Amino acid sequence: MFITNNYETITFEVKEGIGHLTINREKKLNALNSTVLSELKTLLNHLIEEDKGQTVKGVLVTGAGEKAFIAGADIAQMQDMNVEEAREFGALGQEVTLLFERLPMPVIACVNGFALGGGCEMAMACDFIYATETAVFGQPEVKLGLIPGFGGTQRLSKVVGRNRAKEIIYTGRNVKAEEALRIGLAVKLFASKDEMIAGALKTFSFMTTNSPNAIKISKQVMNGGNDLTVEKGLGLELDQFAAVFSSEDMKEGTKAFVEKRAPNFTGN
Ligand code: CO8
Repeated sequence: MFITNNYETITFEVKEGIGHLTINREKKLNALNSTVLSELKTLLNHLIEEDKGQTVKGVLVTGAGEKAFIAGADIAQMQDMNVEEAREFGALGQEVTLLFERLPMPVIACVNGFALGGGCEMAMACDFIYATETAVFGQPEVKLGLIPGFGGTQRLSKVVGRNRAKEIIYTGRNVKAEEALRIGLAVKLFASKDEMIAGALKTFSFMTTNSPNAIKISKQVMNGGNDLTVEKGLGLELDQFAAVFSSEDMKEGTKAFVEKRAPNFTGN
């Protein structure tokens, strides 16, 4: 099957309908080189275009080992890039972040250890972030003479507010888990990686009893509305609110409520 073990730098395993995506370069703290990004692009495109949420109901993203989620883009690979190569590399990383946002199913980033630079950016492209108590976030690019290039200058402001994002990006400082929780970057902390994975699976178990179609459309409207004025966002919401009335899931969900039984959603 497409999803298992055909990759060099990532693994993807589906267990009970949840796709476990692991960035698998533990010795390099799961740093993102172009192979990782290309493999992520292939996998995410497949989930969007072929699977479409039929077998994979949610995606849990984590990093191999205990030390890092992703310690950033691969600095060794970047150091000799020219302007054109940097643009290509940045575009690939940005495309991967957009693909995470376009996945029709919910995506939880489970951040174990370092989520720096491109790692923080990948986590922010997921729907929300769970983290271990020892997780460390940050956008340290300015320490290397770089700027965030996989969406950090845009998404961090939207998550934590522009001025706080500026303080984090200009200083390049570490943001520890407790602070990440306080400023809304992480939504829940766990004592260990195992407890975090179990917590994410529990959250998926709640989400997957709901209409997959309604979650998919909520995600589209929330991500799409993020860049719009409230008025335009409300227009988008209204269009989709009306459109779900033609879905099987809406008919089933409301019917089940009236009949006082659990709904049987198909995702259509
Ligand atoms: N890239 C490449 N290799 C890395 C990276 C990285 N980002 N992070 C760690 N590694 C490697 C180390 O080189 C080391 O390899 P080796 O064993 O072969 O020497 C191995 O992983 C283990 O790392 P350390 O020995 O450094 O582990 P420590 O526990 O001492 O330190 C740290 C852990 C603090 C996380 C440290 O590794 C570190 O500072 N890493 C870099 C963090 C960073 O600056 N990240 C941001 C990178 S820039 C970025 O992400 C930009 C994104 C947008 C790019 C757009 C391009 C156009």
